[in-house]
Parts: sequence; structure tokens; C-alpha cells
Amino acid sequence: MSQVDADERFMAAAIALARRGLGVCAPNPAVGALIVKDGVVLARGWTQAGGRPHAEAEALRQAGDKSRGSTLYVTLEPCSHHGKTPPCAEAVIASGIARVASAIEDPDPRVAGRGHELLRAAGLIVRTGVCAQAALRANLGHVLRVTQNRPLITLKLAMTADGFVAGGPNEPRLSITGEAANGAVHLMRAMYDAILIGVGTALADDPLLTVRLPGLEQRRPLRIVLDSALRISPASRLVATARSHPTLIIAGEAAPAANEARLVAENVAVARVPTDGGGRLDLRAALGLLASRGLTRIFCEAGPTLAEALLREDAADDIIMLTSQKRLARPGLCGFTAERINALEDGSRYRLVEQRAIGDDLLTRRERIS
Ligand code: AOF
Ligand code: ZN
Repeated sequence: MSQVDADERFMAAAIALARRGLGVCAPNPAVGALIVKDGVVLARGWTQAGGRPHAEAEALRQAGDKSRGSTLYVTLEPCSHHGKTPPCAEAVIASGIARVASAIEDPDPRVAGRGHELLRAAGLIVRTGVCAQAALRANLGHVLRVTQNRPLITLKLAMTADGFVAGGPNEPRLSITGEAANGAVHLMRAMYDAILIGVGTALADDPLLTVRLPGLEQRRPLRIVLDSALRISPASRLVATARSHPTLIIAGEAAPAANEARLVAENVAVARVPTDGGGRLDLRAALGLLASRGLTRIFCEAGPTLAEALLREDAADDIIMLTSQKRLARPGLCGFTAERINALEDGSRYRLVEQRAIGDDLLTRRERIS
């Protein structure tokens, strides 16, 4: 196998390791690292819960003395700053690693190329850009937070075969998708820092937005509701479970203080952002607030209003559509205008990257073409 092929193969494995940290290491990026010598993997590391230790530190600790003369594969440039931990680039140099294959530069202004520079200055061979595209996807939450002051947003939509996104007013919590797809959605939730909905969905469905999968109950992504006028019911399941599952409501500046006080008393956090003339929350301001609180990845289980707003703002980085074969007996809540769906499907703004059956449902995933 050529060096280039081997680099790509090991980097793909490092990216798979990195993904283990998604949903647990914010505000830090989920990084993966492999230490390889003569084609043999000596150690594997990924960013740990809470963001530390960093991936390289984990792999180096495992490899011990054996790392001398080996190659390090790392999905993000090793850090060069003295932050909460000493710089990974220095630890890599001290370990005697001879060569580093790195996927992308870290846009964090404290690093921004200095990690690679440090390694080169110490005489290590450094190859950058290995599997850059795939690594960028895995690190996109971090990259967007640092460069655009907003988290990555995955928009998830579920639709019946006849184009409805929910049942009518008398059918709250009608499950559009089957059990297998619902399980897949819970697994997706676990890989994000937060779950986002609009107040319309909170009022119509009274959702819990928790991760209900055996072994992953401890994953508690922040549950966020955009609620300009603080209309959410204090009796809702979201509010009732706020002592055990962190919950944040983003309201407009004019929302009643008494409503806020009632929510805060139940352990719900309330933040405020400006609204436009029509009383709608400034979405960019809301996303900026979430980025400044350290959130990197948001899973948005939006109804039509919020989904349209995200698409209008060009803020949806990927779109997961779950389509069931079900047709509703009575007309339900209509999802999206035909133009919206066509716009998603014409391939100019989003590219189809995945299509598979989950049980009786069809999952498609589209990524924004940047
Ligand atoms: C790495 N390896 O696994 C991660 C890195 O607050 P600190 O000191 O933990 O530093 C956080 C920054 O380090 C973060 O913003 C990003 O630039 C980088 N994350 N770097 O070398 C890792 N998670
Ligand atoms: Zn580091």
C-alpha cells in the first residue's frame, strides 16, 4: 500500500474515533488520534468527556515509550497553546514521534497553524490535509463556533408519505416514523450538545427531548426552546423534568417577567435576545448566544415555522429527512411549501450524502454545499 493510501486509511480510523466524543466534549472539538509504527496501531485516543484530556494526550499516554519514531494521525491540528492542559504539539515533540499526519488546521486563534509550525520547527515531518473534507465534517461544530460564532445545526424533519409533519389538532404526539427510526433519532440526539425546538412544537407535542436508549441515559443534551413570548406551559413535560435534564428557553426582550420567574423557579434557564418588528426572535442572536455558551452542535427537531426560519437564514448545515410510508386518515399539519422541498432536492444548495431505509422509513441526509 502506498504511503498516501495508508495515510487515508489510518486517518479514516482516527475520524471514527473522534466521533466518539461528539456530544460530550463541547466546547472543545471531538478529535481522534492514532499512533502507528510499521503499519501497526500502537495507541488510540479521542477527546474525553468535558473536552480533556485531548486526543493526542490520551494516545501518547497509552503508547508510552513505544511512540519514538512512529507516525501520529490526528484529525485536527495539535494545539500549541497553554490552556487548561499543556500544548499537545509539545507533548508530541517530546515523545519522539517522527511524523505527523494531520487533517485540518485548528481555526482557534490560539492555535491557527502554530501547532503545525511547532512540529516542523522541531524537525518532525508534517503532512496536512489528509482526509480534510471528512475531518471538517466531524469538526464542523467547532469550526463554525470559532469562525462564525454559531454552532452547527442539523435540521431533522419527519414527514408522512402525503407530506404532513404532524397529525391534526386532536392527534398530539402522533408518531410519524416507526420504532427503528425513533431509536436512530435518540442515538443522533446523543451526539449533539443540544436539542432545539420552537414553542409551537413544545405546545403541540409536549415532547421530552431526552435520550432514551439503554446505556446512554446519562447523555443529557441541553433542551432549548425558542419561545419569544414565554408561552411554554409550566405544566409541560420539559419544565417538569428540568431539575434532571438541563433546559434553556430563549425569549424575546419583552416577554413577561412573571412567566420567566415561574420557569426559573422550576430550574429552567431563561435567556433573552432581541426580536424583530413582528415579535420574532432574532435567530442569529440566539445562535450567537448558544455559541458563546460553548455549544458546538445543535440537533433541531423543528416544526415547519422554525425549519423555514433556519432555511431562510441559511443556518441549516445538514438536513436529515425521515419519510414514512404512512398516510394520514385525516389531514394533519402541513409541512413545507412545495418550493422548499424542491429547493432542497434540486441539489444546488444541499447535496444528498446518505439515503437508507430504517425499518419501514426512509432516511435521507443532505449537507449544505459550502
Ligand atoms: C487538541 N486535541 O483533542 C482537542 C483540541 O481549553 P483547552 O486547553 O482544553 O483547549 C481547548 C482548545 O484546544 C479548543 O478550542 C481547540 O482549539 C483545541 N482542541 N486540541 O490538540 C484535542 N479537543
Ligand atoms: Zn491539545
